[in-house]
Amino acid sequence: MSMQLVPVELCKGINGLEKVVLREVRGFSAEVYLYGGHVTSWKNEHGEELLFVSSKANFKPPKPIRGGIPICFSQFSNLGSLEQHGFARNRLWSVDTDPPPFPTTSSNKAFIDLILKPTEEDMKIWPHSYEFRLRVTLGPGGDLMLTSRVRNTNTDGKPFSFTFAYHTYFSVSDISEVRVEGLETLDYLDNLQNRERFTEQGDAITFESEVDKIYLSTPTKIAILDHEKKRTFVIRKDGLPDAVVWNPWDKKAKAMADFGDDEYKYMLCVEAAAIEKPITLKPGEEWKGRQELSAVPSSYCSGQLDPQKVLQSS
Ligand code: TA6
Repeated sequence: MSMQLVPVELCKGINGLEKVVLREVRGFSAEVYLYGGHVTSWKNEHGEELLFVSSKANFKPPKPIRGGIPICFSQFSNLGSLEQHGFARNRLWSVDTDPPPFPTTSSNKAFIDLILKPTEEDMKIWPHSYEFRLRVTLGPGGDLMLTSRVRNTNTDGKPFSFTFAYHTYFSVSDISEVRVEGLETLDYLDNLQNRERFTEQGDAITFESEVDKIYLSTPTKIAILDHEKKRTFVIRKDGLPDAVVWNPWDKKAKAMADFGDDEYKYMLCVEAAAIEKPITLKPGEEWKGRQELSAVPSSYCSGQLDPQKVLQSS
């Protein structure tokens, strides 16, 4: 008798923290912790993990989880007075049992709606009332979609502004063999040089040292080519004009307690973001920021999947 597939399952994860497991008939799966509204796993139909989570990651609030897809809100990095990357990644989210209608109708069954609202304590550090709804969807083809909807629910007429990023950690075979396509010739702010503005050279981006750059007004599609794994990650984004590229390399890796010394070789962060122009919402207004991740088999040399063709295709 075939096992009944449970597309959405709420269960206990590491340290008893609640998580939701999403499953798709062909074997794809994803996991989302209510702590941080944090995706910590995305696996293809062969059960291969596509996201990087450090072997030293903490699953202990209030520390953020090192890896997967942390959500940077309401502040990216130290661009403001809040803690690094804001507070959403170390807050407990709830399952949204009564979400407003979702913009797109699809037959996807494997999805979960989470919601974050400020506590009284939160209002002391960021005095705004908001509703942050996050839908995580595992598509029939194994694509992973994250759709954020932030609504200003202030009753005092005040607008608020924020910056945002899906701080996605992709699992790669060997960082020195990886190329990123789609950011060529763009301007970027270099976090290693006081966020000074530079222009990227014309070729695909490759890695041989620490990188921490905020690319501005990028195309809606970016590709990460992992030759060794013959795999290409395609990031499609909407409402998120910028993209951050980060690899800590060896020194920073050693300096991070929740990160293995050589783990920089096996991860790359490419983060769909809204940083250069903060999002401002008046009361009653809502912003939507969406990213869709795909992992497609590729053998660049066979031209089977020429990234330029990927980036030019729909
Ligand atoms: O997104 C890149 C970045 O802002 C880097 O500057 C680095 O600090 C990284 O995020 C990790 O930040 P975290 O607070 O998670 O250690």
